[in-house]
Order: sequence, then C-alpha cells, then structure tokens
Amino acid sequence: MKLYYSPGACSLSPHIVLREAGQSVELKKVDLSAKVIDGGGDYLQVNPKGYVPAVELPGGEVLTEGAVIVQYIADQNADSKLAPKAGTVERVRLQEWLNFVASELHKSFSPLFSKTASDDWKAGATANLSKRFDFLSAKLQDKKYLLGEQFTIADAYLFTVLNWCRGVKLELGKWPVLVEYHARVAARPKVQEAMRAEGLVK
Ligand SMILES: N[C@@H](CCC(=O)N[C@@H](CS)C(=O)NCC(=O)O)C(=O)O
Repeated sequence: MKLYYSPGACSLSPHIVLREAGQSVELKKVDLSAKVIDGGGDYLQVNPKGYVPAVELPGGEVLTEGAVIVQYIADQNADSKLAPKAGTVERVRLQEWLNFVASELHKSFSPLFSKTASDDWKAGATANLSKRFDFLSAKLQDKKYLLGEQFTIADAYLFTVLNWCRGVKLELGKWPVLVEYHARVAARPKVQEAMRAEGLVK
C-alpha cells in the first residue's frame, strides 16, 4: 500500500497501523502547502480534498479519511487484532473512540496550529481540549489502552493527536494518566519504527 503522509500529521495513525499489521508500506511524502508529492506529482490528483492521509491500494483505488482507512487496514489483517470484528458491540465501542478522536480532539487542534486564528479562538480550543482530556484521563485511569488490554487502531489515532500537545504548548503533564498512556504507546516497537521513518525520532 502507498501511504501519502506528512511527518507527524494525522497520517501517522494509518502509518502506525500498517506497521502494526505487518504490512509493507510505500511512503509518499506530501508538501501540504504546495499540494505536491515529494519526487513530483500533483497531490490533488490523488486526493482532491488536499489533505493527508490517503492510501492507494495495490489495484489503484484511493481511500481517504483516517478513521476509515485504519478500519480497512485492520479488517484486511484480522489476525493482528487491531479492531474487533465488524458488527459486534465491541467494534461500535471502537468506532465511538475513533469518532471521538476525529471530531472532539483532532479538529480542536486545528486553530492551535493556525497562523491566522485569533487568541480567543485558540483559548476556546484549548479549553475544549482540556475538558476532553479530563474525560479521557478518567477513562484511561485503570486501562492500558482505550479498549482495555489490547492495542487497537483507536490507540494509534489517539497517540498521534496527543503527540501534537508539545508543538502547540498544551501541557499534557496536567494529566499524568495521559502522559503514561502516551509513553506506553510510544514504546511500542512498531510505533517507534513509524516515527523513525517519518524523521520524528532518531
Ligand atoms: N477529515 C480528514 C482530515 C485530515 C486532516 O486534517 N489532515 C491534515 C493533517 S493532520 C492536513 O492534511 N491538512 C492540510 C490541509 O487541509 O490542507 C481525516 O480525518 O482524515
């Protein structure tokens, strides 16, 4: 599979999932400002929405939307147990988490990265994220991963967005449970491998 990515962006989540699933991955770096693929090519031809992630399947079909891509990879690699079986309540619990990360966390970070967002907007986004982190912290209090003992695709996504706290000066240290969780996921060999391949760690 080809993965269109930008270092450290939300595309890190499917990148981690591909490696956790034992899939080979061909990385295609995208310049998100110019919408140009490293080595040449118009990224808008791949994903007209202009954002990462996108994956190109061996047959040429392109999938977009991170929370959906990771479910496809997990289902194609069921033995890796990265998602409960489709149609079960456990799967819906996983989708609850994926949707929470996408709509309540991921997009709340956007103004914090923006050069044009007002200070008020940024303060509102930080307050919103803090409220969500309180909830998450309570949920993860006595759990290794979001669904319990088993690492899933929702953890790959949550880890990816928690990683952004440092860059936007949102002090994760206020939530020691989340600091521990982040470190636990970071320590996974496949997570390290993905981060290294994106140039995020040595
Ligand atoms: N709805 C998309 C959003 C993806 C997204 O926000 N990607 C960001 C990086 S984290 C991006 O590529 N932004 C550049 C742009 O929108 O031009 C998803 O969930 O996959």
